[in-house]
Amino acid sequence: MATSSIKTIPIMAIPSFNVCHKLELLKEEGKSLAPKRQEGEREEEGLSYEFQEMLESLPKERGWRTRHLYLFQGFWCQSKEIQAIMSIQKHFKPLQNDVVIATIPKSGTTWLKALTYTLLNRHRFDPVSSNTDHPLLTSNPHDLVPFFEYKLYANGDVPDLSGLASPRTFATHVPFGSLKDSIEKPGVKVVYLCRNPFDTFISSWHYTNSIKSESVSPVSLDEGFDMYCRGLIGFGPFWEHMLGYWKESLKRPDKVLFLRYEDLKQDIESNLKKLASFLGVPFTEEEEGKGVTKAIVALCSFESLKKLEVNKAGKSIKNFENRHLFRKGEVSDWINYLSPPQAERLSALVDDKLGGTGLTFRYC
Ligand code: PAP
Repeated sequence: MATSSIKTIPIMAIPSFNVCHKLELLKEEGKSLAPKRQEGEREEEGLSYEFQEMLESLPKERGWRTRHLYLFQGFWCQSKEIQAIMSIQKHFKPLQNDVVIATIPKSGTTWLKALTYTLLNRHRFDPVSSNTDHPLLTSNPHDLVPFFEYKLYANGDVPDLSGLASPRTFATHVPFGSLKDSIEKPGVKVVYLCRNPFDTFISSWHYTNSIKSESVSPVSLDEGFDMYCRGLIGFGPFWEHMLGYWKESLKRPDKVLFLRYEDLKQDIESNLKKLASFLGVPFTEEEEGKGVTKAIVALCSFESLKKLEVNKAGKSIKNFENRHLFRKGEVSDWINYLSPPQAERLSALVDDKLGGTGLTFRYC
């Protein structure tokens, strides 16, 4: 049985919401901003001194594309993500029809954003028409469905969301436990997309090495794999992230729809219909007749998105190049990378952590 080396930490080590709020207020008031420090002395420039002090009270490990990951509210996050989570928890006010797309990174977020955006806006932007003014043709899905933590609440910002059209559609990698109070309102819907941990790891490894800052040395496959199995990945441990949303989807299927990347690859049309019904906008017979479902599938397909100029040369989240978001888009690419002992280790870990929960995957 594989074991995790993640230490349980005393609850006192996790900053309470009151402490978090106090730190936020200090930042808002511009108090005690950390002076510029020598490289390596503190984690990040531009964070308040109090926030940095708080960071230093958290367990930390080597990061993938930043120097460190911190254990915050039970998950491994970058410092900027913690800052954003605190702002979300303090400031986000849900509205009745909000839609939140949730994933752990590299599970197909870009795809689900494209599908959800096109589905919800199909009366404004007809996916069947051959017009070239569909927003998906000129904007990356991350620009159409903003992340809470990388866009709206990045740097601890408090965005003005009053101009957003209904239903407001957001995305997040934040684990369910850290998000649940912020989205607890009747009518708010969450769509979680899960991908098998083998392919998610390989996709994460490629992506982080493609976009990491030059000051951080690349993570080798073996090292990254070991970190992944120890839960040390952005918003990991991956099994806790998946289980948080999985359990909620079983408890409240009208609130949380749990989808799998592999199922979407196998039968995208029926999964798109499931998504439409869950969001309260099922396809009509007339739409079926006109080929709306098929048109959305085609518009959001890997091949279609990858070849668009905006996705070949543009930048979106945090100024990262969009092209890295469209690598292979396949199930089972892990076979080309993991050794048999590594595959056995991850398989045993998945059995250990997810066995008996009902959450299973297709790997090939
Ligand atoms: P993010 O968490 O940084 O937003 P995310 O979109 O979740 O990334 O994951 C990217 C993966 O989804 C890539 O997988 P790969 O590395 O195994 O290739 C990417 O290729 C895949 N992907 C992106 N768009 C699509 C799509 N339209 N259909 C299928 N897979 C896609």
